[in-house]
Amino acid sequence: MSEYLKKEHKLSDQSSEVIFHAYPQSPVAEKVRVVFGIKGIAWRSVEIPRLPPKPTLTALTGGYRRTPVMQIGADIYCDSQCIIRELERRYPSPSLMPTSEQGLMWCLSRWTDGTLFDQTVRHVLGAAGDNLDKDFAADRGRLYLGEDWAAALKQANAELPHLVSQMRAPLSWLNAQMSDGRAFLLGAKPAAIDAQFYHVVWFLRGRWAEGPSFLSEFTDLVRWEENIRAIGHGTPSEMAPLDAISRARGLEPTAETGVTDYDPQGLSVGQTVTIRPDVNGGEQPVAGKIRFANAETVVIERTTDDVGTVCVHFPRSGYQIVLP
Ligand SMILES: N[C@@H](CCC(=O)N[C@@H](CS)C(=O)NCC(=O)O)C(=O)O
Repeated sequence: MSEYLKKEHKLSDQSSEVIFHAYPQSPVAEKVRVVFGIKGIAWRSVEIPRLPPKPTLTALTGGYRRTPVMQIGADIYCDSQCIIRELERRYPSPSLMPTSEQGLMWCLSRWTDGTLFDQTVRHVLGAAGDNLDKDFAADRGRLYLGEDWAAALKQANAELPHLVSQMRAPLSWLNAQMSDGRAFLLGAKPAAIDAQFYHVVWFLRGRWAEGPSFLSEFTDLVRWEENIRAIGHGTPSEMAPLDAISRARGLEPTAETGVTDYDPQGLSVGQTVTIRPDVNGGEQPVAGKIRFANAETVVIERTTDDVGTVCVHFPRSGYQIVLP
């Protein structure tokens, strides 16, 4: 068994226990579950609904409804970008950045998580066409395809061969890269970028009827998928949603306070702002007071009767901060 599989980070005290709010079918959650596996983390699993309303989740996040969300005590981490960064900070070994190309890998992950993921959602929803559950189609249609989602869904269905060709090109590049027999994309050790590519392949294989036959062309990628599956998901154990709320209420957030120099928006500690994903998904902005901001992260503080004071962490890249 390789070195990274031998280490296991056990659950420690409640203030540092990793609580993961997600549902099994979520590909973005699968990305993080692979990261739990790489790092051998024991974590608590809170299952959330696939469709809104998601009252316990949004009580913690202040309105952010996407999946997954990570909670550690009274700190709430929104978006897999933020979650992965925090896991790397708290559990540095084994590193998710095993080579010296960390900057490039973060840049590449903006493409896997952005354009490539959006393209995959269009592909999977478009292929399912009229077979999609109506409520699910309306919710995900509006979230990913905009106000005119019904027409966009029809178009995706009509141009499926084109969407498949858009997927085939990057997969053929990755397959060629894996053809030297390496175990993972960057070599012998799994990296964040493996999980970031894998979630898209996992989604295609599991949710597109023709996924398995399409993917069988890429024999070295199929081997890579097996290697990723062998990593596992760390050690999950269930947690009730209301216990997660009590956990937040019973602890103080640990986020740093401060704004680093050269902030392009002139943010300052204590300022009231709203934050939302920088896409037209019809999502509720989250309001709070700036607690911390640097180039990659923004943290806001919020206080409510339900959860007490929590800090909600967002990535800076891909999110819009609106000042009053
Ligand atoms: N940029 C976000 C994307 C999250 C995302 O879109 N997740 C999907 C599930 S895979 C989602 O939220 N779907 C709607 C929902 O779960 O309510 C991230 O990386 O976490």
